[in-house]
Amino acid sequence: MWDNIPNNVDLDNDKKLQKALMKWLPNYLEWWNEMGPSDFAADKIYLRTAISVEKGGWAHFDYVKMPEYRWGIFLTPPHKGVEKKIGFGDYMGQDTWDTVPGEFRHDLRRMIVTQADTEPASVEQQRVLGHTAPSLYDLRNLFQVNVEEGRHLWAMVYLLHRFFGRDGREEAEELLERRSGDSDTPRILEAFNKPTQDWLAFYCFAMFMDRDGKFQLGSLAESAFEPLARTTTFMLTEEAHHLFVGESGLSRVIRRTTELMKTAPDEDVTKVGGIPFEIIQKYINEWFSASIDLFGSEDSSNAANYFGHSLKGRWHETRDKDITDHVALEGHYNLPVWENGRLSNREVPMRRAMNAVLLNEYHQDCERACKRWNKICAEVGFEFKIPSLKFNRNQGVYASDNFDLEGNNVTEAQFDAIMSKHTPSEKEYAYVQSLMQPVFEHGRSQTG
Ligand code: BYC
Ligand code: FE
Ligand code: FE
Repeated sequence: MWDNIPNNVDLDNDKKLQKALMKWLPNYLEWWNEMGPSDFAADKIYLRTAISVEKGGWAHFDYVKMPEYRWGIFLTPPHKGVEKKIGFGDYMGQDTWDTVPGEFRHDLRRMIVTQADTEPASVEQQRVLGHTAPSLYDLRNLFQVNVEEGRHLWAMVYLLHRFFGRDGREEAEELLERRSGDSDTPRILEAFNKPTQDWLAFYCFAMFMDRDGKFQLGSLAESAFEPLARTTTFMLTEEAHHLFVGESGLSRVIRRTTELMKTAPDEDVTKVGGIPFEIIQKYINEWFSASIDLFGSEDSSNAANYFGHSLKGRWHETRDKDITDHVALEGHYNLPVWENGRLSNREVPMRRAMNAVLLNEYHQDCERACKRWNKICAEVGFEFKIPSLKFNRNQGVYASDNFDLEGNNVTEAQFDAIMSKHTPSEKEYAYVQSLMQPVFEHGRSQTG
């Protein structure tokens, strides 16, 4: 049985891990069958499977039925002969940890569980999209993403099973019990309870939510807890494709609308089955604002503890030459806040601002993608905009006030009006849904 699980964690000889997995595995498969892609279980899909950490081994392609996918456990191996040192925080310069220090057990478990919870959540959110895939190319991409999110759950469950004893085993079970959007047992982070009902929403999801994943995984990859750092480093190799699916999916929709603008009567692309730029912009407004809540508060004692305790670093903490102070006990982050009816500057001690720092990296990445989209639609005079970081927040320092898309403070009534005008309406969702006609023939797509 263990031969069938590709891994580089010596599963063959780890009796404790085998025992934990033996119990969890049937429940995982039951979850996959119930909550994974609906139908298509008997179809052979051309999928990438990670079978080793050697060059090329992480991307082995073959036709497999999804329920028979070989989910595996991989940690990026350490550089041979190099003693790994902690790169930031209070423990900087010391050897990295290959077990969990007792005093950080609670925090590490919580971070791992939060990360883990998003993986099955996304599979649940994308469950029915296969039925309306705009092409076989998209269908394969969707399933590739789905099985890999399944593997990301495995990656986190490995850490829980291997390093967190009975608590870890209980958490691993609960990860299979929560359900995206369920009112009694929802997924942990808000945005992972949002319905993702059409392919434009899916492209936005992969663009914005998976991109949050990239930055969160990147900061966990700096962790002093070596197994977490190495697992997340390996996950990042798979993540690149998910981001590509999202960004290029949006590019394709934008390109098609640009083409249709030139021929549609009155430049009304809805007359020829296209998605108007305005609707695409509304989806972007909705998904971008949902995704930035995933960073937590811009001024956060949790974030300060995670950084101080060398558990979670910044993006490319040890690779970015511009980061010179890895202890971050000095200096401030200038955070614009709305206080007493006006905008002022809060000097947030650097460690407390780590969520804001990560959010900034993410924001810049989104702006870069937006620039690329705007190159496509420039010829018909449209420009997409990433909304302000203050707009439509449920977490963080802006959550208690109302702001418009440019970040100006507005009243609640004004905000409600902005929301109904600048995020998709029921009618617009229904319109986009009406376009979702599946195309399952080789070499064809919805647009011919
Ligand atoms: N929703 O100091 P605060 C991915 C809670 S995506 C609900 O503001 P902190 C993927 C918080 O728990 C990457 N609750 O923030 C993508 C705390 O609760 P308590 C996922 C939230 O602690 C696509 C309170 O508010 N990875 O991989 O720094 C497909 C105040 O906390 C939210 C991770 O998230 C929210 N949005 O938390 C598949 C990495 N935000 O203590 C996969 C692990 C905050 O008052 N997680 N709260 O009960 C973390 O590092 C951190 O927990 C957070 C920020 C980034 C979430
Ligand atoms: Fe993932
Ligand atoms: Fe992903």
